[in-house]
Amino acid sequence: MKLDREIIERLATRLEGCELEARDTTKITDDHPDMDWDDAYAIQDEIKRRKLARGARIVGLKAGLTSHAKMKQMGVETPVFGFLADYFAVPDGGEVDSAKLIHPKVEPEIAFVTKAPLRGPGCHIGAVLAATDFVIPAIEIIDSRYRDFKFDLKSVVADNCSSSRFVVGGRMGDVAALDLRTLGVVLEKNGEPVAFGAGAAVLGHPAAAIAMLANMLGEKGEEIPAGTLILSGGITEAVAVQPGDAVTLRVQDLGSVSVRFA
Ligand code: OOG
Ligand code: MG
Repeated sequence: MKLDREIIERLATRLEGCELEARDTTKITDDHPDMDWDDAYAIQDEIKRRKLARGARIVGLKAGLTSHAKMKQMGVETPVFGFLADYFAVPDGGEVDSAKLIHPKVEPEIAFVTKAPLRGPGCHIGAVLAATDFVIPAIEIIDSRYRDFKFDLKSVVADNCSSSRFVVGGRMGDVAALDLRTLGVVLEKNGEPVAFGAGAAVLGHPAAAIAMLANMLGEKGEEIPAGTLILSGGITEAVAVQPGDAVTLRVQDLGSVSVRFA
């Protein structure tokens, strides 16, 4: 750790304030170029602590920057992990109030729900599949608090990986009956297909993103508990949305999930 407790708390307050008031800010690494990974996750943890203290609940986890399309779009090279709070959840077919967001983008994702704990080190795709209750289509709505959506990895980790809202819907899929690598996804905006892909875009297999998360938590002595919802990361580039847009994600064999931006 390079930053002291007071600075971590100040940065968490600044980033969470931007989230809650829908304002952008400059990258925190501009002010703290020598901050390290532990500092970045400590700021994210402090944002989580503030939300819990306010009565919010943590309802899931997310992996991000797990596909080459996303890494290339954002100019970074390593996956990152964040948390999902209860008020991020939007019902299938529901509406997102754009006034509460800065510059939202949508991503097509496969969400996992676990039925057994996952603990690294040594977690692998097979262990993830054995511990998966079901997978389900998800649209993640990301909204970086950084100006023009420009950041480096440590800044984005501190900002809870741009987490903002998410929608799950469609059908629950049994991983024993699906090949998640070839599972096709089509993202539509206002009825037009705007992004396409297949599960293998995420680290070769979306379960690899969940294994990576379990291994990272394992280093801290933590695990992914049974019953956890985890977003495995955008399969395609994220697509910017404006008020009035309607977005639908269609996933092969698993139906569709939709959201509107008011
Ligand atoms: C960081 C979050 C990325 C994903 O699925 O790749 C993410 C960002 O691009 O703002 O959620
Ligand atoms: Mg995402």
